[in-house]
Amino acid sequence: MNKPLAGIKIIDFTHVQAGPACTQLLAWFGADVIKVERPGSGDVTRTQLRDIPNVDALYFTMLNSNKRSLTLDTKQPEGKAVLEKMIKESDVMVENFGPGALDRMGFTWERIQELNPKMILASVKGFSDGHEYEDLKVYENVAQCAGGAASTTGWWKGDQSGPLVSSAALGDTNTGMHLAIGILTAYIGRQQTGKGQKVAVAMQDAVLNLCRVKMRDQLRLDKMGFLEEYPQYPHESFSDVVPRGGNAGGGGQPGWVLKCKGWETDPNAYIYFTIQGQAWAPICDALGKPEWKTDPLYMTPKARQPHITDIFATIENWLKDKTKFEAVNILRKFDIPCSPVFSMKELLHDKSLRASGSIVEVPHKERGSYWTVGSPIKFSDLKPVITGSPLLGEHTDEVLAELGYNKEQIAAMHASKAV
Ligand code: CAO
Repeated sequence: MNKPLAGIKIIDFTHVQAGPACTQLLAWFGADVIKVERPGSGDVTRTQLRDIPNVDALYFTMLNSNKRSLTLDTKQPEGKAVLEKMIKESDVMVENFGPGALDRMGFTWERIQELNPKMILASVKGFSDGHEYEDLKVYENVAQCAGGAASTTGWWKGDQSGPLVSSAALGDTNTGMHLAIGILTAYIGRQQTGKGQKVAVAMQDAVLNLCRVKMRDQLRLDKMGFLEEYPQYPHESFSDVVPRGGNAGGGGQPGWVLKCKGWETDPNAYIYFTIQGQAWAPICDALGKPEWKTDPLYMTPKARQPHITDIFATIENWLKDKTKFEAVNILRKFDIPCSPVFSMKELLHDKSLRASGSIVEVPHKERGSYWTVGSPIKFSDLKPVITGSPLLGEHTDEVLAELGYNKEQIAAMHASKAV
């Protein structure tokens, strides 16, 4: 099978989620990704939230498939020498250490360029270079607060009205995906110039990039003083900042999460229902309310907005004797954009996701096989084969031999705990 990134050598100096998500994606598509880990302990996620004693945690296995693992103490002279050799022979180095950690190890951008002017150095940090918070270490939810997601997510009144973080990894995996685009761009650029470059993505920036429509809303609010698609309009007042809008649609299509049959006992017996402008007539037909099509109080989005909650209540009434699946099966016939709210359990067992490779079963040497999330990107000529994540240091000797070290030298490195 064609593996478009075959031949690209990547030093994977990443840990936790943001960096590993990026390098895992590149490994799926054929890059040779060598994960460099601290001897004895490795990536902290190997031991975090373990479900089986003494076996790499799912947190690690689900973010490090298709890679090789090399243990290396890059603070010891022998370890540094190995990393220098690797830098000379690789195309890309990816890292997401705390600010300044790579410099303190002796691998400044200047030094890396000296070793290999073609090297692409790709970094994730919490905040961008020169930002007043550039010194901060950052985790997922911190980034969601820094990048505008938390201030615009959640409820605007009531007991639960504070900023809310999403369970989606907007700070971590999202930043890793941005970095993957940056790396491939720099790689194509290098084919034109012959030179490597530094690529950096700040988690704050990656979150902000996904909050583009909220920035749009801030600019509109500054100009108009209100936002007509938010649930606050027209009965409540707006301040000078974009409010949280609960489950309202983010664009011109009003929508809401609506209860279906069984919601009293099933926390996910809901659908997302979108009242898309051009779907209004079919929606009226589907709901058995054909008179709404010509009623001036319902005919246009503007006319509907003042009583949109009543409209959603009418739809909920229609939904109360239908499961989320039955409801969607009716609504799809009318071309109405909607979906069941799927639980993680339903997604894990979803036949379509398994058939498409979005949920895949992967073998692992110690835990047996397990299910994980496969590639969300589909190609006509590439179906990524997801392989198990490496055990800590599984490929240390193999990688050292490839770098030209002989058996005695490798044994000496083990003895000095450099690997
Ligand atoms: N050999 C020797 N030393 C190693 C090593 C190795 N193979 N790998 C790492 N280290 C050292 C680093 O050099 C660093 O040493 P110093 O601080 O003494 O210079 C040390 O380990 C700790 O690195 P760190 O600061 O990255 O780790 P942390 O656990 O304190 O912080 C995190 C973790 C994620 C907050 C921080 O790495 C960070 O802010 N990264 C950038 C943003 C990011 O990617 N966050 C998302 C992570 S996913 O939620």
